[in-house]
Parts: sequence; C-alpha cells; structure tokens
Amino acid sequence: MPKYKQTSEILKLMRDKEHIRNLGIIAHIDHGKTTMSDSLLAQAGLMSPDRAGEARALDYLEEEQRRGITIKTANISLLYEDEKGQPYVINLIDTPGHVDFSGKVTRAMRALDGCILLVDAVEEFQIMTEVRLRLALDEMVKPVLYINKFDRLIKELKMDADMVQQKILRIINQFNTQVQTYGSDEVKNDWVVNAGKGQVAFGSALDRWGFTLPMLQKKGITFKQLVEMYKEGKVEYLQEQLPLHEAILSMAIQHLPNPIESQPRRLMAIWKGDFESRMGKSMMAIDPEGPLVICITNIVIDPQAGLVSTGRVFSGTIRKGDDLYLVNAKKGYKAQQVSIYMGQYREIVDEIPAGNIVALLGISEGRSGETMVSEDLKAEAVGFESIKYLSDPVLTIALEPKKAIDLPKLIDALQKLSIQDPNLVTTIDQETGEYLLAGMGELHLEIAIKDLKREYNLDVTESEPTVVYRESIRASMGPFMGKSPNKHNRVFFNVSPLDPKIIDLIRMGEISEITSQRKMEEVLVEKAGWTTKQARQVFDINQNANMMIDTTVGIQGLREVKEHISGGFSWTLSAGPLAGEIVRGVMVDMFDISLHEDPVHRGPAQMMPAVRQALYAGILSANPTLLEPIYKIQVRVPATEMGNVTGLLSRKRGSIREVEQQGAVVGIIGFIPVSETLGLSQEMRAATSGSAFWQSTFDHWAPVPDNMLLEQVKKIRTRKGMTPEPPSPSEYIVRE
Ligand SMILES: Nc1nc2c(ncn2[C@@H]2O[C@H](COP(=O)(O)OP(=O)(O)OP(=O)(O)O)[C@@H](O)[C@H]2O)c(=O)[nH]1
Ligand SMILES: [Mg+2]
Repeated sequence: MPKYKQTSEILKLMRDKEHIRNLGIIAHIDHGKTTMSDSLLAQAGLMSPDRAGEARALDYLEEEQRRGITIKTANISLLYEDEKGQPYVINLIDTPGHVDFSGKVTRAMRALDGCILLVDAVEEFQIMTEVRLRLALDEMVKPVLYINKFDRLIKELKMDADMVQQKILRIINQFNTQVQTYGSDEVKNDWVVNAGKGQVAFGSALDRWGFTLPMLQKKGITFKQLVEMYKEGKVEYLQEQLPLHEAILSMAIQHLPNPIESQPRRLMAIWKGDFESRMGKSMMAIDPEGPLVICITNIVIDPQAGLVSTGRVFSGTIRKGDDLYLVNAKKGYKAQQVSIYMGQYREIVDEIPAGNIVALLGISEGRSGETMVSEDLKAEAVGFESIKYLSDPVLTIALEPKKAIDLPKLIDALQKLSIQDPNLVTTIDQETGEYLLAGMGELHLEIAIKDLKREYNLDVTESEPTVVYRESIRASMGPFMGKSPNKHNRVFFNVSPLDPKIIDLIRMGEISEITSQRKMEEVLVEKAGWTTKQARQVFDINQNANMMIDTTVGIQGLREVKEHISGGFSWTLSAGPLAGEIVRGVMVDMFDISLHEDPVHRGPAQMMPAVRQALYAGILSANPTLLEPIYKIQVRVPATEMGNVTGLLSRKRGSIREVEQQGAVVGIIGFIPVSETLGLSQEMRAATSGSAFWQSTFDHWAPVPDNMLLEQVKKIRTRKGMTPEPPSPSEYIVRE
C-alpha cells in the first residue's frame, strides 16, 4: 500500500530537488497512458487516500468517460521510495493522444524535465507516437520508453518469447532511430535507450504488472519464464512480484533528469534573457530563496474557484498572499491560494518551491505561456519565449445563439473557452457579424460546442465545419501607392512572396514583432543569410508569417506613425482582399512615405486605410492564390484492401509518399487536403469494409489548384455574404 504523506512532509520532499521528477506520459491515442497513470496513482499517490484508485480517476470529465479518450491534461503527484528508502516526489502529467488536442501537450511540455513515451506493443509506432516524441526532442524534454499492452502479445497474438523479443526490439529501434534523427547534437547520443540498462520498461497497465530487465534479473525471473507465467494465468503473482509502479517509477528516477540537471538545459531553449542577471542566475540555480519566477502552462476555469493557473516554478518559493507581476499582461496580482492538482481535485498547500508544478488561484489575467515574477523583479524581468504550436487551426464553424438576448453570454463563453485552450480561436466575421470558432479538427470543435451547450448552458446553432484558408501571392510587384482618406499622406510599397525560410523562423517563434534588434540581426544573418543592414530594416512581423521592411531614408515623423502603419499592416492582413481569409507569406517593402507635417492629420484613421489600400492593390496584382491546409495521413489496412485505399486517396486529391508492409497489414503514408477529409470516415469504411484505421495530422499549407481557385474563392465569399466575384486590382490602385 502507498505511504501517504502529510502536507508538512510533502513540502520537505518538494524542497529536495535532487529527488524530484517532473514527467509527462505521451503516446498515440488509446495506447494506454491514462490506464497506466491511474494505476500509478492507485499504487503510489502522494495524497488523498480516499480518492485514489477510483476507476479512470484521471479521465474524470463526463465527455472523456463517454468517449473513452482523454481530452485534457491531468496532473498528479506521486511518492516513490527506492530500495534504500530514499523518497522521491514525481509530478506527473497525463496527456491526450488525439491529434486535435496536441496544443495541450505542447503546453504541458513547458512544465516538464522528462517524459515516458508509451507504445502499444501490438500497434508499435503510430503517427502520433512519432509526433509526440519529436515534440519532446524539440523541447529538450528527455524521453524514455515504456512498452504497454504486453499481455496482448501473449494472449491475443499468441507469441512465444522469441517472437515477443523481436517485436520489442523493433520498437526500441524505432525509438532510437527517431532520437538520433531528430534529437539535437547535444543529446542525440545520450538519449538513446538500452533495455539492458533499465531504460525501457515493459508491462500491462490493465493488469498492473510491469518490469525492466534489471528488475527481472534481480527477482531471478527469466524472460521465458515470465511469458510462461502469464500464459498460465499467474497474474496475481506477477502483480506482486513485478508491480507496474515499481517498473515505471524506478526507471523514471534513474534515467530521467531531476530539475537541477534539466532546468539549465531547458532554459537555454525557452528563455532568452541574460543568464548573468539576477533572474537568470536564480533560475539556473533553481534557487528556492531567489526571486519568484513561474511560467504558466495551463489554465482551467473552475465554476466555483474561478481561473486556476497551473505552472512550473523556475525560481523562488510561491506562498499564499505573494504578489505576482505578469510580464506580458504588465499587471500585478496576489496569489490567493496555492495548491497542487491530484487529478480533478486540488489539494491546498502552504508553499511550493522551485522545481515543482503549482496551481494558483487569483491570477485573473493568467494565460498559458505567461511569465509571473515577484514584484521586486518587475523592472528587469524577461519573459519566456512564446509557446510554439506545430499546427494551425484548420476548421471553423459559425455560431449563433437561438435567442438574441444570449449573445453577450455567448461572447463571454467563447472568450473563456479560448483562454483555457488558446488553440480555439474566436473571430467575428466582419461581413456577416457571425461568431466564428476555429479549431484543430472536427473532434476539437465538437467538444467545444458541447461545452458551450452544457457547461455554459447556451442554446446555440452551429454551421457545418468549413476549412480555413489562407491568402498569399506568387509574384513580386510594385510600386503600389496608398492614400489616406484626407489625401495628405501616402505610403509606397513593393510586395513579394516571403522566403519560406523566413516563414519558418516566424512560425517557430524565432523572430516576432517583439524580438529585440540584436536578436533579429543574429537570427536573420545566421539562419537566413541576410546582411546586418537588411536585418536592421525589419519594420514589423506578423504572426501569420508576413513581414514588412522599411527601406525609406530620412522621413520626418515616421517614428510617430510607426504604430499606425503596423496597426494597418496587421489589420489588413487579418482579412485578405480575395476572400477575407488571413494573409500568409507576404513580404512588404515600404520604400517611400509622404506625411502631413501636422500629427493631427496623420492619425490611425488616416494611416491605416492608406496601408490597406496599397496592400490590397499589391496582393490582388501579384498573382494571388488561396492556400489550403494539407494533412499528413496514415492508413493501416489489410494488404488485400490496399488498392481501395490508394484509389480513394487519389480521388480525394491525395498523394502517396510511402507504403510499408508489415505482415498481412500495409501502412500507407500520404498527404490529403483537409477539405477532402470531411466525411472521409464513411467513405473509408465503405471502400474497405471497415477494415482501415487511419489518422491525420496537419502538415503544411499548399496553393489550391488553379482550376479550382476561382470557384473556391466564390464559395467562401458567398458563405461570408460578400459579392461572389473577388475585386479587381483596379479597385484599389491609385495613381498620381
Ligand atoms: N489489453 C490491454 N489493454 C489496455 C492496456 N492498457 C490500456 N488498455 C486499454 O486500452 C484502452 C485505452 O486506454 P487509455 O488508458 O484510455 O488510453 P490513452 O492512451 O490514455 O488514450 P488517450 O488519452 O485517449 O490518447 C482502454 O480500453 C484500456 O482498457 C494493457 O496494458 N493491456
Ligand atoms: Mg488518456
């Protein structure tokens, strides 16, 4: 039975940094993460004897129970004593495997030092196994491997010990190949795993037994005997001899880093301040006596308690009543309650020291990615790098309250939804006044709508999901002039397609509108081959991957209108001229400006429309197109059905990149436009008599084929209540 601790003892443990592990459980959907996390909670929970051991304690949302999948991340703290009696605190985050909830996994990574990649022994590496492992490698969160559903190999596949061994060797090889391919130079050799050294665990989360090879050796059980024992149904004996929590947690404490080892390495990747500053030094030392620094990694709005911010304490010790300053929001708040999450419950504690994960009440403007510091650090604090998501929201639905009187309630609810999940993006369609909700996929939106209806008690009607497009250009053109409504100000632009290298740098958050001059030069010179002079010309960067450079010389008053030009730039590009979709990948060279000498006549109401006029003229003239989102798709199907799948994919404008045969099953990897996947489930089922399993993840944006372009533009415009024909460039081109 677990030895539960009193809060006073827990605090002592949480101060002992060498004996803390912050780890995540990551995997493909349905491979058994939550079943495993539940069993760890039951066998090694740090608190709450009355609640641990509930069936599916971590998938506690009604929607999760109903669907049998995880939708959110859940935190628990565990206690594990090694054979010498040394106690360890393990802060664990169970994450969802479904692709639509990938953003939540990305946010959780911020709080972690290590993770366990879980792989279903039967299914082996699947599309999200690879995606999640690469995410961990990108974030410098060290992974180890747990191979789950070991029972299925023996019971269902009737494998003998040799066959089992071959199968697990293949999984370990897949893991190590990925680490060596995608890991950074610093880690790729250290992070490969070796089963003989106890860096791989095996087991059955369902039956709650598991082992590492050293553990098996110590108990004097051979691999062959183990397989035999399971075949003979000696599950209870295995549970007793080889408890799952021991296998997993002993692997975690031996092979995953503690905060002292990991935090300095992680800081290099996620914080760009000065390591010699007070803030930098204290975070590098994980000093519990230093100034407070917390990075928020998750927000939950609790109907009773209000907004709960979860985050990693990078420095200092957080106590109830502490004053916190939010670096991005530039506001101060008081921590009204300090607690740790145990599944759905929060347990109040007195304080949480650096190197742990905390849940706070009272930070009403807390947002994921926000940096919170103690008041005394306010003036010098440098925030963490923004959290980078691998994919964009690609589907959108229009919402309408059934009763007009509910509109304010709907707006409020939508705002709350996107505070908790920043991958749900709400916009108002400027033409129709409709409320639009964009998300990562059909399930993501379906669950958001359910929340609106049930949690927020709203009666809304929703449209079918439609695909989100982008607008872009394919030619370099110019000059284009934009004139302010009062005719006293002029801007002059050239436009061209933005270099894909720069698009990547913006998407990965390496450069943004808030990047310092010094860093901008460093990144653009090193990674894009620009000269320092060019890098100094960057005037504005827009998150949707557009850039403006300023090549004007000696313009009087430019500094005062800078903000208005930037405002016009982002306002215009949030809805392009072709179909009102977001503009992506445009480089604007502002090479001349003429301004009225009186600031009164060159305010935002004058400058923003001037910018828009020139940009619209430029985009419409430069061979504009729509970009559509493309999924990477992986299909597993019996070899006999392969032709039906490839046929279906090519009818859907898909392409095939790789076909891999594994026994009687083939794995097909390809690309398919998202617009062709709405309703694909039924067609796939019909084409393969239900024998195909498939998953897709967002991969990239690609131009809509030219022969479909105009029709697609008209379709979007009609849906938005605009005139079907897109405007011609002449509507925006002004001369003289
Ligand atoms: N046979 C067998 N089934 C298992 C094992 N572990 C989990 N399962 C089953 O696999 C299914 C999925 O388990 P979950 O724990 O919900 O999987 P998950 O990885 O958390 O899924 P998501 O969070 O939705 O990605 C459930 O039906 C479990 O009972 C195992 O070791 N053996
Ligand atoms: Mg789960």
